[in-house]
Amino acid sequence: FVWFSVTICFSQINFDENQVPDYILPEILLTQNGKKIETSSQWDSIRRPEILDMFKNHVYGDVCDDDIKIKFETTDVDDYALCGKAIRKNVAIHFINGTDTLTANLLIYIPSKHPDGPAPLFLGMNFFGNHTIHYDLSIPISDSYVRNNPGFNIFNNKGTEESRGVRESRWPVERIIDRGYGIATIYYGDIDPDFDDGFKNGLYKLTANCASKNPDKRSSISAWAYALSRAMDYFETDDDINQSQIIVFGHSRLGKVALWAGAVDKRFAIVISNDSGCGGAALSRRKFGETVKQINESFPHWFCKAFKDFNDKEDSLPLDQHMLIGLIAPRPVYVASAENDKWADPKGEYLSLFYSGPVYRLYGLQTFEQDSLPLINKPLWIGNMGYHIRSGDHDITRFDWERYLDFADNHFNKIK
Ligand code: GTR
Repeated sequence: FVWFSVTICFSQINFDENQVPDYILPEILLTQNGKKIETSSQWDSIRRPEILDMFKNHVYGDVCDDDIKIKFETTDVDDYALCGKAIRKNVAIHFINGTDTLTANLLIYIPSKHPDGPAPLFLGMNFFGNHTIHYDLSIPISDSYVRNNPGFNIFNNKGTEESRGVRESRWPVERIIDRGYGIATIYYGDIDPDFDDGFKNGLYKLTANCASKNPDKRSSISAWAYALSRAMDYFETDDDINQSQIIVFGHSRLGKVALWAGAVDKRFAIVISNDSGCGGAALSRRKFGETVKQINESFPHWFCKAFKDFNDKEDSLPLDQHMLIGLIAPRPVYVASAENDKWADPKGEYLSLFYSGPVYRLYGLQTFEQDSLPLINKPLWIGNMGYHIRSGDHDITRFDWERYLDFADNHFNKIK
C-alpha cells in the first residue's frame, strides 16, 4: 500500500523535457492596461510597481510591520577572529511590539584588512543556526526551533554544541574573507520557525494586530526576506561595511528568499539564487520537477494563501518567475543550478533569466541570447546576468562560491 501511494505521488511529477507543456508567459513589458513599456523610467514607475504588487498579492504576501520597532544591539565584537583574519560581530536585531520581543542574531565576519575602504559583503540566511556555518566557538547557539537532523546532531528541535560547524562546507568563510569580502548570516528559524504553525510563532506573533486586516498576506518567505532588509538597515549604520556593495544570496528555499528580498529591496546590489527552484528562479508554467501544487501542499506556510489558487492552474497566474528576475533589473543577478537537481528544474531556472532580458535591455544591458541551457560547468556572463549549471547535486559548493566571488569582483571593479 505504501509503495502504491508513493508511486501515485511521483507519477504526477514530470522529469521529462519532452513532457513540458506548451505555455505562454505573461508579457513582461505590457502593463495591465495594455500599454507597452518602452523606457526604463516607464518600467520603474509603472510596470515594476504593478509586478511587485502582483507578487505580493498572489505569491509571497507581505509583512505588515506598522506595530514593529527595530533595535540593533551589538553584543560581541572580536577584532582578532579567525586567527586575526577577520573582525567578528554579533548584532542582536530586536523586533519589538510593546512588551513582545523577538530577537535574531546577525553574525558578521569582515576582513580585518580592507584597504579599499569599507568591505563589500555577502548576506544570506542559514538553515540550522549561525553556529553551524563555522567551528568558531564564539558563535552563540540559537534557542529557536530547529528542524531535527540526526546527521547534524540536532534532536528535539534544539541547536546543540555538537552541531557547531556541521554546515561549514557551504560557508567557506576564510576563503570569502581572503577574497576581500565580508559575510553575514541570520538563522531563518530566529525569524519564523519553518513549519506550518498558523503563523502563531516567530515574527507574525508580533504583527497579529496589524495583519488581522489582511491575514492571508502572511507567508514565511516574506518574513525571512523582511529580516534580510532589516540586516541591510543595520549595514547602513556600520562604517566597516560598504552598504552599496551588499550581495544577497541563498540556497534552495533560502534562494527563493534571497530573490524576493532582492526584488523588494533595491538596496541589495547583487542578487544570487543557488538552486532555488519552484517559487524561486524556476518558471512555474514548465511544471518540471516540483510544481506549484506540490510546493503548496508540502510547505503551506511558505507562500501566501492566494498562491494555492494556482495549484494545477499555473497558466492562470498573472505572472511567472521571469518577472521576479525583472524586478531585480538592472542590478546584477546570478542564478545557479545543479545538474542532478532536477527537482529544481535547471532549465526553468535559466529561462527565467533569459525571459527577463527585455527589462535589462531597457537599461541598455546585454542579455542571454540562447534559450537552451549552457554547457555543464561553463559559467555564462553577459551584461548584468550570470548563470551556471554545475555537475553534482542540490548543494552550494566551492565551485558555486568561486563563481559568485568572481561575479562580484567583476561588478565591483575589484579585478586588478
Ligand atoms: C525542498 C523543496 C524545494 C527546496 C528545498 C530546500 O523540499 O521542495 O523547493 O526549497 O526543499 O529548501 O532544501
